[in-house]
This record gives sequence, C-alpha cells and structure tokens, in this order.
Amino acid sequence: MTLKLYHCANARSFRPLWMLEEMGLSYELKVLPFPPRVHAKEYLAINPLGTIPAFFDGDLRMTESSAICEYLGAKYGPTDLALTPQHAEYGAYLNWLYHGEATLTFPQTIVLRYTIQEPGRADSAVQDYGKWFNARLRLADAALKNADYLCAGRFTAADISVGYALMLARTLNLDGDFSPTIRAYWERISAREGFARAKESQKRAAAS
Ligand SMILES: N[C@@H](CCC(=O)N[C@@H](CS)C(=O)NCC(=O)O)C(=O)O
Repeated sequence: MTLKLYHCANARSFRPLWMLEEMGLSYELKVLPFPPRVHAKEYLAINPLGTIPAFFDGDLRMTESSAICEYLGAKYGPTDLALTPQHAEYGAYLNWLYHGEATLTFPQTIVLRYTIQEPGRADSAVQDYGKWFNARLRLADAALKNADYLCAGRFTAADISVGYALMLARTLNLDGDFSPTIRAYWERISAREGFARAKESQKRAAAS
C-alpha cells in the first residue's frame, strides 16, 4: 500500500480521507491526538509544520488538504469526483476546491483557536470571524440555489472541500446562520455513503 494519511479526528485531513473513501482507494490511516505538535511531537519529523494532514504517496509528501483531493482525482482517476481541463467547468471546479480552504476555513481557524484552544483571549475576534465565515457562504448559497452540487451537476472534490468547511462550522457552532439552501446541501452531502465510510474509518483507526 503506498498511500498513507496522517489524520486527527475531524481535522482538515478529513477532506482527503473523504476523497479516498469516495474513490474506493486503499490507504493506510494514522490517527494522532490533536494538536500533534503538543501530543505527538515525533510527528514534527514527518511534517515540520506539525499540521494535519500529511499525506504520502511513496516518497511524495503533501500537506494541503484540498491539493491532496485534487491530486488523488487527477492521479488515480478517471473518477466522477474530478474534472479535467477539457471540462467546461474546470475553472469553477478548481475555484471551489481552493475556496473551501482559503476563503471558508481560514476565518474558522480564528474561531477555533479562540474558543477551543485559547478561550477568552479574543472574544471579539470570535464574533467577527464567525460573521465573516457566514458572509463568505454567499457564493456557495447562490451556486446551490438551483443545483444540488457546486459544479458539473454532480458530486465532486469541490463539494468535499466546501463540505468540510460546513462540517467544521457545525463543530464550532457557526451553523446557526446557515441559509435553508446551505442546510439542505449539507444534509445531502453528509448523507453520502462515502462520508459515513470516512467517519467509520477514522473511528476504527483511532481505536486500533
Ligand atoms: N491549509 C492546510 C491547513 C492545515 C492545518 O492547519 N491543519 C490544522 C488542523 S485542521 C492543524 O494541524 N492544526 C494544528 C496546529 O496548528 O498545530 C490544509 O488545508 O490542510
């Protein structure tokens, strides 16, 4: 087995885990306590940033969750989960892939830090960035008004990237302001068998 994913429960490594399960690829999963830079210091030798995910395909190491999804789709496809440059919506597909992490998850990390890791230190930042996150959902909300998925009329890695941000929003209690469209979208994508398998996989690996 050449594919190996270092993961913490429900962290951003959930994106590649979900992708691996949707594609039916075989992989090895290592689950670490969060944050590994504190509770699994040996992990710094694997990823000097100490962040999750770290993904290996043989000697290749990747540390960006959305890029790993793109890589898996391109390298181990063909798959309905990825779009090729020939597809009319290829640009939109890439935009959603990056949007999920760079635009949606970024403000969430501020909320996470000052609610879970350092509570009480920056309450106004928690308020501001919580609002910021919900305002940034406007693009997805508009795209999903008349569509079940973000692009190409089918579930793709773009939905995994943005969908993970919705999953994290629920953990951080930022989902109270979800529009009915975003709420229905979340219900749709989280009802997938691939999503359930990824959840089950992280539970199994943590227990072993
Ligand atoms: N842009 C990276 C961010 C990776 C990242 O910061 N992951 C968080 C977990 S969600 C982490 O490992 N935090 C622990 C720390 O900063 O020590 C990605 O999308 O994978």
